[in-house]
Amino acid sequence: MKRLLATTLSVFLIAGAQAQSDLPFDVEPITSFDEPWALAFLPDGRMLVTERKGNLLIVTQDGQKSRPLRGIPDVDYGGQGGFGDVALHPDFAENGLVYLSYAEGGTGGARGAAVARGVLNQTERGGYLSDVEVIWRAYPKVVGYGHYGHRMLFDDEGYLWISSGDRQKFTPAQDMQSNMGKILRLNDDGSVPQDNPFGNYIDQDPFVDDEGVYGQIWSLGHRNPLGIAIDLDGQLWNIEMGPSGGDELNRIVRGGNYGYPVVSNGDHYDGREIPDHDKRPEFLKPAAWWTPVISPGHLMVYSGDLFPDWRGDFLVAGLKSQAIVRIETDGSNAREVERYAMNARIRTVVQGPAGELWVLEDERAQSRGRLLKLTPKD
Ligand SMILES: [Ca+2]
Repeated sequence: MKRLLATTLSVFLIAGAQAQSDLPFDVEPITSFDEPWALAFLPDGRMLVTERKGNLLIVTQDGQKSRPLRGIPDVDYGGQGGFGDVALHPDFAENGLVYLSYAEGGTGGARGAAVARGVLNQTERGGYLSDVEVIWRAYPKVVGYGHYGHRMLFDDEGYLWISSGDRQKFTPAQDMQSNMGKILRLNDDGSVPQDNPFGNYIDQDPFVDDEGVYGQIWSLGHRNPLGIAIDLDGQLWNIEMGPSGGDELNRIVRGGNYGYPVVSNGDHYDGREIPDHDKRPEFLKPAAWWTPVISPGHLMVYSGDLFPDWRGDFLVAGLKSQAIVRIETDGSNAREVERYAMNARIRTVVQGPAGELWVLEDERAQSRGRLLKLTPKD
């Protein structure tokens, strides 16, 4: 029995090794982190990396790490919560502003996603954030530890996009009183742009407080959107984890309702059915969907020169699928074209200054939280 197990294990290991050698890129491990989540490049080619327990670090491309930066917000670590995304203001070179998303503790065990920004001050061994202010909060705070979403993205016009998860509460995704289960569009200071789609929304229920969050909302009916990206034509997309089945890649349109939890091509974990998108055509349906799931952790659009065949394609970080998934799009439809086995849960894939790829592994089970650099095979 023991021998049989050992034989089976070695077959798996060989299969894994063969898969690695078939990859179209070399994989160079650079360093590792304590539960890393997000990565953003500084103009000088170094990186900011968040660790979920509440650390923000500056890292060189050869893996030299700074001390944890000081002056960052306290995070509510646990479950899926902690430090989330990091993004630089489009005018970072002038204003030094860094944006951080994280799980923020509240009263009575409630918690919620939040976004803070501060000015990055660099010192010889690390640095600190000054003038830190919270510019956005998920509303309302709820108990539980999951589905914060909270990926961030700046577009070419300087608007800040936030993907806000449903916190595993289902109904917020269709509830206009909540900014959860939504894609949000804000000005860089957290205020609401005048031309957002629901600025003039009025609830029909006379007991509802209309001083709400309508103005922030760009699209609704999302579950746990862990990836947002803009394609080479300027179109916004998101990728989100479905329930049991039904991961979705969505082309995001202004004011669009993507149907969760009323429709999903997946079903509830306990086996109860959720009607598929085909049954309710009034909701926008995904451009691509997956059962079994990818379990997407991040979405990017490749625009570099090192992998010329991939220009304009989506690259998805796969957690449960332990892969990087490449997706082609014609601007409205999309389909998976290749899946690269990484043998670890992949949390984030980011394009570097020369068109190379930088990958953060998740740290859970056999996944080790490494930073990997991918370059084309010779
Ligand atoms: Ca279904």
